[in-house]
Amino acid sequence: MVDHRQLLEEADLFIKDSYGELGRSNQDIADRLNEIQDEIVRTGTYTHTVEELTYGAKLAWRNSNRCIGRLFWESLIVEDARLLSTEKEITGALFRHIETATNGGKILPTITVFAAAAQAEEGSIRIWNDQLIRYAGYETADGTIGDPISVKLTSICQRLGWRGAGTSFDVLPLLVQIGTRAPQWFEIPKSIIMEVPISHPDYEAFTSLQLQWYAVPLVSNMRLEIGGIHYMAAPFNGWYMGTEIGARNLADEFRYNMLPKVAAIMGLDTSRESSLWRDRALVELNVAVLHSYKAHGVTIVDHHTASKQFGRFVEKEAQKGRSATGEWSWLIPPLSPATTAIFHTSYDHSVRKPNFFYQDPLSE
Ligand code: HEM
Ligand code: NRG
Repeated sequence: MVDHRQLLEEADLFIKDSYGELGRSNQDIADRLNEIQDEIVRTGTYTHTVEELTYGAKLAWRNSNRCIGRLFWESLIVEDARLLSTEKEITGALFRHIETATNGGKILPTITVFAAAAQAEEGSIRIWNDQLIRYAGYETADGTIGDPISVKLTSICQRLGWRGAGTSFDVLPLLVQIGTRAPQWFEIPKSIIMEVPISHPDYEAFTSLQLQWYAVPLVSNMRLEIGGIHYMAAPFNGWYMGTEIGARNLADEFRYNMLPKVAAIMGLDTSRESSLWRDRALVELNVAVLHSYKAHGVTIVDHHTASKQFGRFVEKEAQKGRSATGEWSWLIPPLSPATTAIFHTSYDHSVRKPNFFYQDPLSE
């Protein structure tokens, strides 16, 4: 349990900052801080108003130093799910999040916030998946089938009784745990999962690779911290930047490792590195990802546009009298980084709160 004085200090900073930005009076701030102090003395914790939760989540996004997509921080949709307490209710809210955020392909940045650690009556709520939609990874004698990043979670799901079809793109079930109870798994209805088959505008043979990816990245393993309150389950989503899929998920040797196959389709000389076959295959794989998402009406951003949007975010913050923080090594895209302005700029990497943090990985 966080000590009371420390919690009150964190609350004090958050209320002053956020109420200040929201144009509330000093009297409002003083009244609310008194109320919070009373609640902490009585119960050991305090409860955010819906307005505080909403603005706090937006600030957490604005303060996410590794995120290039922050221009849109004010438009985050915040779903308050703090009163849900059973695995079934929680899973229902996760399904609704997937469906409303996917929005037929016109993706809406959304966060669903579940009860905070100290306030969930039956114990803290944890989602074992690192993203709500993820492909299973199976280790076989001939190598991994599916996404190697999910091998551990996949074997946990199997131990709990789940069985996947064994394809390269089996969507894992949701694994939800409350307190010290065993985690329960729930298959996500196919009807709410949008996926995009990957094709190339010029190389028809691309479709023979039978690649696909899911429409929406829904990060579900980070802790949201607002004013000293720790929300361990607060899954959020925006849309993809193309390079996340085309330059990492499908390209990394330790993920789907598709560059050799793409090079083969393109007829590139893979016998020597100096043909730059890897680079040429990488560019066309990224062209294919952007083309396919666009063709299927699914929101996606290329890294040049995202970099310009990030520049506007930094400018907008400066106009408001704030300095944006950022982590350069994460902000630069993994494809042609030096063609973006971010590469040639340095950023203050101070960590402000509210924010999202890693938490201990879950395992049995
Ligand atoms: C990281 C883009 C929305 C919070 C990232 C990364 C990219 C990105 C490219 C780096 C990921 C990586 O290298 O693995 C975008 C785009 C968005 C968006 C295009 C479109 C709207 C959001 C939203 C939130 C958010 C809605 C939270 C409310 C974060 C955080 C990280 C991150 C916390 C760091 C994750 C980590 O440390 O693993 N984002 N993002 N982003 N983003 Fe965003
Ligand atoms: N690179 C990961 C996703 C990390 C978060 N990226 C976003 N977040 N775009 C991947 O699955 O490739 N977001 O909230 O939009």
